[in-house]
Amino acid sequence: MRYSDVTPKEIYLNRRRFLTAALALPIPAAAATLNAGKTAFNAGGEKITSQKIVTTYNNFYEFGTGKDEPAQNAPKWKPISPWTVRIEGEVAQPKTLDVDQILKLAPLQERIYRHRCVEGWSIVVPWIGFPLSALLKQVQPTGKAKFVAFESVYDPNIMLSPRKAGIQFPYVEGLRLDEAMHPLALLTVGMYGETLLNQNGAPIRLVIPWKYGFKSIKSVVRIRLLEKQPPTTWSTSWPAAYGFYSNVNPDHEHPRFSQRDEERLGEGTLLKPKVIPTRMFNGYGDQVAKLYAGMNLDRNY
Ligand SMILES: Nc1nc2c(c(=O)[nH]1)N[C@H]1C(S)=C(S)[C@@H](COP(=O)(O)O)O[C@H]1N2
Ligand SMILES: [Mo]
Repeated sequence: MRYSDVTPKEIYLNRRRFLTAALALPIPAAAATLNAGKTAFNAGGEKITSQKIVTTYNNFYEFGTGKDEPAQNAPKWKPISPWTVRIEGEVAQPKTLDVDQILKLAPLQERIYRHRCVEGWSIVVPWIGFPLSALLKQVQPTGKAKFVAFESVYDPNIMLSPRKAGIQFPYVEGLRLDEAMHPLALLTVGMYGETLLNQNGAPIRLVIPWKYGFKSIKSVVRIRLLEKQPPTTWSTSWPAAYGFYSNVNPDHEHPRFSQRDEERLGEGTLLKPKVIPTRMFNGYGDQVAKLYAGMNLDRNY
């Protein structure tokens, strides 16, 4: 069965636009890599948030700290081409791969994931990518590798200074190796059938759906496999509020934002926003809870 057989025509044509722009491969070859497994990871049939909201209400501090600033400022940025990701550290085969090489590692899939910001809003997004594990396997982590550190691009010519943004750059994040290898951890290159826009972390970002949005690091240029737990941008800037794990956990309070419930953007009205209870692991507990068996997730926040 081909992707076009299970997809409404309009969406299929969108896919073709994405494939032409992002993959720079002949369409038939690229189309063969796009799975039809769209519903395998639908977030419980929830309504997809409008593309307009997801591309104009963003956190990307390098381009401004207001929600509307990344959409205003990031389009002026031209990501380095060819974009490369350096993968090194505790690995048998360190590599520098460009986006075309990365796109050939595994079939692209569309996955509809909930995405919850620690600030208390959430969205439902049709991401396009493949499991991060496919990339990490390429470099053969050694037996010493226990953590993975990720680093975003930093271009001081067009991005805010750390002083203006109030956080350190380059933006860094981290995962435990088994979290990074979990099949839900998505290396993401597109959304809504199209290439990622700059404000959403072009050309390549992570999406870790069971953790707060800030773990889903944008515009990644370097990945290091490590023996020790790496520092992360938000836990460095405010350790009492942000820990390494940052699993969505409504039972662990944040000093500033309530984690009990969340506003689903674009659904309610100004006077009556749609507010729903926040679920443990953002609702992905069936898949990921076993990663944390025996851990105290109030202390390891
Ligand atoms: N490099 C970088 N990555 C980042 C951020 C950032 O400021 N810089 N913000 C994070 C936060 S707080 C959130 S909620 C998500 C937002 O992703 P979205 O704008 O695609 O919804 O990106 C995360 N990744
Ligand atoms: Mo966030």
